[in-house]
Formats: sequence, structure tokens, C-alpha cells
Amino acid sequence: MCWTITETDQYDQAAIDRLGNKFLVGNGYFGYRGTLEEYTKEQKTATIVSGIYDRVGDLWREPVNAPNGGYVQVSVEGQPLNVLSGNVKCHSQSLDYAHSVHHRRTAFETASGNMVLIIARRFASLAHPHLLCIEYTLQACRECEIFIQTGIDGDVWDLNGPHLERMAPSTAGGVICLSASTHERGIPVAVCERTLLPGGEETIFQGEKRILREVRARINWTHPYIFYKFVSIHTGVDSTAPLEEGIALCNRAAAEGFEKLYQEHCRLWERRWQECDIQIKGDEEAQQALRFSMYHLLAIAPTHADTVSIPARGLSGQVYKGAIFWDTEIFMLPFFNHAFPAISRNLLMYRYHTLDGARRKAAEYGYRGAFYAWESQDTGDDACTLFNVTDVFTNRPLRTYFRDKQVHISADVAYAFWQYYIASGDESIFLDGGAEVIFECARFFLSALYYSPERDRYELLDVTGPDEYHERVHNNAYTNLMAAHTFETCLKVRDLLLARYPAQAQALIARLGFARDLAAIESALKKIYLPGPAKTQPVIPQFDGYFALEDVALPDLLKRKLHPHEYLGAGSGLATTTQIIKQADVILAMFLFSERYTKQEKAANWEYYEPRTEHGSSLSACSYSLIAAQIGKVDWAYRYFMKTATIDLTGEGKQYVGPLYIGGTHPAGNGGAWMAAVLGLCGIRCASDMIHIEPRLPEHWSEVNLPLAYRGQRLNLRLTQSEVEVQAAEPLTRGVEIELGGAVYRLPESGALTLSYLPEQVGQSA
Ligand code: IFM
Repeated sequence: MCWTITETDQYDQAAIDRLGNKFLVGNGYFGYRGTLEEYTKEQKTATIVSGIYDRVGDLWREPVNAPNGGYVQVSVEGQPLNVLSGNVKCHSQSLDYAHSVHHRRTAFETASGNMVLIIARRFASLAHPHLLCIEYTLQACRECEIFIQTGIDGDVWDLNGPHLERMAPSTAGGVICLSASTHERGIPVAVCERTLLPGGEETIFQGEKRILREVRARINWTHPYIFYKFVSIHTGVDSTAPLEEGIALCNRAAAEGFEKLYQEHCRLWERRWQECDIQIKGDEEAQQALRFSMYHLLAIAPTHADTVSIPARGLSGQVYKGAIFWDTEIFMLPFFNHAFPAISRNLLMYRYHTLDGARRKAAEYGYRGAFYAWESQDTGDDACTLFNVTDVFTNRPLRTYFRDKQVHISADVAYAFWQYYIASGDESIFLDGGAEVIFECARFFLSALYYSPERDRYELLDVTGPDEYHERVHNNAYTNLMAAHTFETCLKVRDLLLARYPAQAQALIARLGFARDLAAIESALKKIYLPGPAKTQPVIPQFDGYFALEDVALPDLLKRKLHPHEYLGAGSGLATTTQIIKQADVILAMFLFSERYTKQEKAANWEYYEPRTEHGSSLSACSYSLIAAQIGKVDWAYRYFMKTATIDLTGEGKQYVGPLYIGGTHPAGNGGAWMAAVLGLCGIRCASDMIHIEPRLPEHWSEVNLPLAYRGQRLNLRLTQSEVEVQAAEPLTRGVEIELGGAVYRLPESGALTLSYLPEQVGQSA
């Protein structure tokens, strides 16, 4: 099985955008887009640094794109070798996603008929989060002179910039540097570069926004010219002396040398894959798509800090303001929970560090507790604007209620803390801030509830659920279920802390003044309205009055569009008066609360909502895959799994909302691929006391091997069409129980267990 993806002769603008995302390399601290070394801001080169944001005037605050230290332009016979203007004979770009290494190979024909070959590889060091390393090789059929310009290009691509001011080029020994500070808060940013250029007399060119080295050399076929670039990226968010640290890092890296750094980086990536790689026998396409999805999650996962999280478009650009949405908690966390729990912990701690922002937002809307930002950045204040979509017809901003009404965000955060605990058994997360987050989220819902005296129940009115085409609805089933779950979680965490850490629990409850709220939460939980399937109506109404909306078929609704990019939601969007929904809503709830519903209920809801879902969000497909698997529609489960798993391979996801470009990578879709494969098709569900397994492997999957982190234990699972084998990857430190086909088995001392099953018998009990 090949771990490299290659694309040849792709350099029109659409391909440049697509490959920039697809071939991104990253180490969680920064992402470097899959562009070519000679590209500039027009081709969307970007070094997106995690956790640093900036705002210019009234424009949207977005992440900072650091100066491009990877810039190289080579000229021969006075002509730049650039795929956009040069005479390209053949060109390929590839990504070794086993190691996060980008390769390019391009042959140019010069005006005199000479052939010059460029070969380059780069990686964002996993061992040194601030370091980008590049190897660049030039070869020519006939001897010729080359002119190389390489250094740091500070004229960067921005959606709402420019964010960097007071750009100052400088040199320090053999290191060239470009320092700047951000517009809004004056945060220093420094990019430094040390290049090992053999031979030649090097001169330094300092422009307004760039600093370059220039060198001439002679090359031929047997004497290629090879040079190395060591680029550092530091900001005032993570360093007290960005420039000095950058210079020191570049010098250290140059002393170590490219090859040593490369080997070290590759070893770390290989170790990662040992802990998470899933092998699917019998389906190379699915295998590649799943690995590629996991690659994109790993390349942007913060291992270096617990003050940052993963934005909805990862580190691939400034789309969606580089903000963190519920995408992380609901769609990415499951992968990390069962592969790298330490990364999950970092992601959750980010929510603790931004709790005050959530408290400010709750207060702003007249609530108590924590109302998390719909679009969260560094402080936790909401980056989502009230007019978040622009009308393609009038070019006027449309009032959207994502910020004000998607209250489910606070429940999603609380849900994620609990899921992490179930998967890892790590109680310390509650003492380190998790309990405070959950309590404040519960307090928020307590203050948002409406008591209906006629119905003697609590309701949530005027909310927006996951389906953003229907805003300001009452009793969105997903939101109500999630709010109730937040209450339950709050009470469970209280009980757990009181039993195990009574002094800390009492102190926290006292500090938050939470004792009376706890009592109120207990009684609200008994009366919160949970829209459910009824005998006469097994389909759960997505919200009050949903069934009264026009029941138009999706293709017919789409025919009504007057513009390919028109937004179907907001005030008067085409879907708002119909039952067409943007993304999984009830179906997602059915997955998150899988035990609550029977297979028949799930089937009735899937059949109803599937044709009515536009999948206008990359978050949607995985839910339909997961429930399809649970109800035995394995072909559909597979189809939706492939849809989510190939999203960044094909680059075919939605690119526009109104006139707004929303392209980039899709970490939630990537996480959804893992969920659909492991939790759906392999049928694994981890509870606190045992692992339930109900395999529904597609017929052509002869075997799946997967590692699973579960409550501090690393297990290896092997599933075939008739067997499940569970093996402890390390000596057992606790008992592990497995449920398959209604029977419960205990993993023996030897740590290995093989169970047989007949696919049609599995799940009969549900
Ligand atoms: O969080 C999602 C939302 O559910 C749909 N619009 C895009 C957001 C970011 O992925």
C-alpha cells in the first residue's frame, strides 16, 4: 500500500487552491500550504500559525499568515523557472503522508533548449514545532548558470489583512530575518532563515517586505546544486524573544543538518502511525482515504500547547476566521480520544482557558453560566458576526443567528468532556477545569430554559440547531437532548467529585455559588421536554412545526436557485420554508444518544431525513453513515463514509457560501471518516464499563486491524466477517470487558481474546 499521493501537471488556479489544501504539511504549531516554492500570495502561499489572531479595522479577525520563509525563485538565461510562466516539460507534486513531507519535481525547457530540473522536499518538523526544513536541488542537461533568489517573502496572502506592520528585515551572522508586529495588539512575529548555499558569492537583498539572498552558480547533470533552508517561525504568543529564539533555532538546525532532522521527524511520524493506523484489507480506496483523513488531523493537532484548539479549516488558511467551532468537540475528538488522549486533553483544556469568554457571552445575552462562542479564537469571545453571510444578489450582509442562537455549542463542549472521561478514565480533567466548564454550561442552560405552565415542562425556545437553514425555532430536538445531557453530566460530575475528592468538590461549588443551581438542575432535568418518536409518529420532528413546512424534494428545491452560490438559509433563503435541511440534525442526535432509540426508530428517521438533507456542510455525511451502519444499511454507510473520507482528497467540498470563499481542509470531515469507519462500520462503542462491538463490515472488507486507546489501556482489534479478536498491546493494568452479540467476555490475563460472530446475529438485542 502506497503512502504517497501524487498529482501531475496541475497548476491552473483551481488546482493551485486545491493542492494548497491537499498537500499541506504541518506539525500542530503551524501549517504550511502545499504550494510551490516560487509561488507568492497570488497562489495563496501560507504559513498559518496556531493561536495568533489579528483584526484590521472592522474586518473579520482572523489567524495571522506569517511571512513565507520557503520562498525560492531560480532563473536561467534571464528567465524565472516558474510553473506559471515557464516552459514546463513535466511537473509533479506529492505528499508522503506517512511522514508529512511535501515533494515537487519539475522539468523546465529553457529558451536555448536546455532542460533544468527542480526537485524539492519540505517538512514542518514534528520534533521542533517552530521549524520548517526545505531541501532544494537543481540539475541541468547542459552546463548553465543559475541565479537563485531565496529568503523570506513578507508580502503574504490575507483575506482580511494586512495583519503585519513595521516589517523589519535584518541579518544576524548567516541568518536572515523578517520581524513584524500584528496590527491590532502589536504581537511580535519573527521569521528567520538560515540557508546552506554551497559556493557562489551571496548577496543580501532587502526590500520593503522581503529579505532575499541572491547567488549565482553553475550546474550540469553530474553536478547538481543542492541547498537547504531552515526556517523558524515564532510569535509573541509563544515566545518572549521571537527573533532571538528564531536565530538560535536556525543556527541549531543548520548545525544538525537536513538529513538528521528529516530522520528524526520521520521517526516521530512513524511512531504516531503505530498508535493510530487502521488497516483495511480488501479496499485500497477506503484504506487510502481513511489514512489521508487521519493524516490531516494529525498534521494540525496541537501537541505543543493546551491553549489552542483545531479550527474548522485546520491550519490551511484564514477561512472561517481560523475559528474553533463545535466541529472539534463532536467530530474530531472521538479520533483523538481513542488514539491520542493527551491531544484530546489539550483540546478540552482550550475550552477551560476560554471559559471567561463564554461567561462574557452569556452575560451579554442576559444568561448566566457559560455560553461558548460559536466561532472561538484566542480569548473565547465570539468572532461570529451578526451578519455572517453575504447575499449573492445584493452583495449585502444577511442577518444570521449562528452567534446568538446556536446555544447547543455549550452542550457540545460539556458532552466532549464527558466523552473524553468515558474513553480515558481520566478523572483529573474535572479537577483541572472540566468540572467548572460543565457546571457553567449547565448553569447557562438553566438560565435559558422556558417553563411552559400549560404543558408543565421546560422548553428551549428561539434556538438554532445544527441545521442552520432553520433559525430561531422552538424545541430543536438536538438542542433539548444535549441540554438535558449537560444537566445529567453536571450531576454525574458533582457526584463523582463529591465521592472521590470531596474537599475540592465543595470548594468549587462554594466558589461558583453553585449549590442552589444544582438543586434547580435536578428538578429541571425531570421536566425538560425531549421531543421523541411517538407510536403514531416514529419520526422525531426536528423542531416544533417542522412537519408543517413545505415538503419539497431536494432536486426540485435546487432547481429554484437563481445563482449557483446562493445561500439557502438566513432570512428568506429557499430552504427556510421547506423541510430541506442543511446537515444532519436529528440523525446526529440519534448517534450521540444511540442507546436511547431502537433500530426501528433510527431506520424511520434515517429514511425520512436522508432525502431531505442537502449535506451543505462537511459535518453531515458521517452521521448518515453512522446511523446507516447501525440499522444495517451497510451500502449506504459505506457510501457516506467514502463521501466524508475523500473530502480533502478530491477537494470537491462546497467552496462558497454566498460570495464568500470557504475552501480549505475539513478536519470535521476527516474526524467523521474515523468515526464512520470505527464507530460505524466496525461498530465499536466504548462505555465506561465495557466495549460494545457490533461489526457491520462492508462485504469487500475482509479484515480490519485497529488500535484503540481505552481507559488507559492500549488494545489492538482485528475484525473479520466472522471474528473479532481483541489483544492488549501492553500488559493489562485493569479488567477489560467486551460485549458482542449480547454476551459479555472478559479479556483474560494473557490479554488476548478471539470471538466468533455471525453478522446477522449481532445487534439482535437492540
Ligand atoms: O460548524 C459548522 C456548522 O455546523 C456548519 N457551517 C460550517 C461550520 C464550520 O465547519
